[in-house]
Amino acid sequence: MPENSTDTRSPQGGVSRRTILTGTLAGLMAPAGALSLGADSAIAAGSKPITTLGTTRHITVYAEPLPGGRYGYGLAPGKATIPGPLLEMWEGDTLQVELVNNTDKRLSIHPHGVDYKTESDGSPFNDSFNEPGETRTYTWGSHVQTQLDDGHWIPGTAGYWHYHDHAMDGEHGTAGLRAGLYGGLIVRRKGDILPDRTFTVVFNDMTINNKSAPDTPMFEANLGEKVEFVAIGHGDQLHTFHLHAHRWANNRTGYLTGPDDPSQVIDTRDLNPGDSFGFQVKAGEKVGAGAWMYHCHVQFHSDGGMAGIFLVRNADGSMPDGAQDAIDRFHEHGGHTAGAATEPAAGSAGETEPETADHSGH
Ligand SMILES: [Cu+2]
Repeated sequence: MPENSTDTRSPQGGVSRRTILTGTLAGLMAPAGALSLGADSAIAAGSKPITTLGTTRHITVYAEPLPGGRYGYGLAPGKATIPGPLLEMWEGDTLQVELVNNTDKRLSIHPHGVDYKTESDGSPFNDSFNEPGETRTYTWGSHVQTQLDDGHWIPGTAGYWHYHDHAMDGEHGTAGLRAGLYGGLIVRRKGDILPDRTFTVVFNDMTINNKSAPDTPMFEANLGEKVEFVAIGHGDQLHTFHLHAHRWANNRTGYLTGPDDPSQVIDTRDLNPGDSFGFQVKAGEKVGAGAWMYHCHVQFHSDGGMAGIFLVRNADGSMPDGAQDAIDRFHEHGGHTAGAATEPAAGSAGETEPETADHSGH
């Protein structure tokens, strides 16, 4: 993004440093998802100019018990979901996450990818957790990519990350992860294309978002919309995420940066414990509307219920021909091999509720 960079020339006239600036406000837009990305409230991408950068925002997250022995994070009491709310930051921003523990168990919130001190690590090892009933604030920072005097680039924080418990019933949050204490975290770079909708898909042990087919989330979009997937892996199993009829560039965003972008174009990617990636596709591009499947491509996992539907509606929102029949068949046959065990349905719908703290109000 040359328009965002500047040369700082040494007194000798040589280029001593090239730095991506973050203080320039022109053209900077708030992510649509930061305000609302609900299925019925897609916001025109780029419609909200942001007024500051490098800002610190404060949000409150509530960890709460859910039916069936599960736990979730939410942005208000009684609103916990699995996965938890999608949290978003602009690269360079700081997020203060005030975690309220409304459970009778020790737990925490531990982020991947962002900058944090040991006291915000979320691990018992660093004495960074919430006792039952306790409220504690975790601070997550981020930084832009920078070139050093020796020419090396320090990566920025932008990426598809995630957060999870790291303290329930042990040192690693294994019980919290299994019970649903996880969610997506996106750090966006200035100039990124903003999605119309974002879906969080977590392959957690043998479940998707702690559910099994046919109760797995059905993600819905209209033909041509920019759809963003945030894929996260947890548990003890290796997985491969596959999306039918769509493909993306295996880079930071999923978009090719130009005709010569060497990124591999894929429709399946490894999704192993602790892993995360994200990408955008245009719903139904070149293939049309329809009920498309997403699933783990480890065969005994998909047979065991790790499959769901990505419903691409017609551009006007109506159901495409045959889609309801496909959905009915998916539910009738469970989307998995007859006789395979299914997880009891509990917790939230699959579509991730975005955080409500907005970027634009400052
Ligand atoms: Cu799998």
